[in-house]
Amino acid sequence: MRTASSWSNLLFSLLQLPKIYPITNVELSGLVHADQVRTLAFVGCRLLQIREKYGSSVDIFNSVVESLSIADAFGMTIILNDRADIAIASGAHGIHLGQDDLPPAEARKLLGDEAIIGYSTHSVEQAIEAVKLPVDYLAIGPIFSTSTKQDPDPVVGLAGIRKVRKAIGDFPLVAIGGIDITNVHSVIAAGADSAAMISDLFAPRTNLAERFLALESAASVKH
Ligand code: TZP
Ligand code: MG
Repeated sequence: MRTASSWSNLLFSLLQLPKIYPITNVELSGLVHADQVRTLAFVGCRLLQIREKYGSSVDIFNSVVESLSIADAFGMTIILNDRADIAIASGAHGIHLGQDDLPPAEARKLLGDEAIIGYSTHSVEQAIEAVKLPVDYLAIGPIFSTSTKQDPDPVVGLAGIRKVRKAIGDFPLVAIGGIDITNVHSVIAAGADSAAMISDLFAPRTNLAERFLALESAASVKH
């Protein structure tokens, strides 16, 4: 468990986030979760979130178990969206929670100290409250407009990233929402450690492995 308080930063190391944080999507990719995991693992992805809003519990459980058997062979960390119960049952490495999901402190009790817990925020006020919770990283978003999420919160823009970064010090921060190959560098430059994304990875006629590598390059480019 890592919190933002100064004493705990001395005791616990902060989570190291890669610049690109893929989130799976069966509808846009046309691939089951495990195939997305395999493709990305082969090209060096080491952190990925499985997000499944429509499947039954048994299907999600089976998808996560299959994905973990691939991920473990590559040293890839798998975070499951929403479902603490399935994360525990499957042995997923962590969970990503939204403001309306199980509260992070309750999830921490269930998942234990080793699990990674990510938590979505949509404003600087929420981010300031979030770093007091037993979470390992915050997400802020949507940064830009997105059609992937139903009923999204208002966009916070690059200014939102800068404000949150200023408010939370060096706490691990993921930006999400409308991020693509043209703007990912500005998202990192504004202060995000990592850019989470769905639709740009799975754009029509786009090769997933090539797109991931191109996004990594775009995120790292120096101006
Ligand atoms: N939370 C805020 S925006 C979003 C989520 C899950 C969807 C991000 O998807 P995309 O396609 O990268 O905008
Ligand atoms: Mg959620």
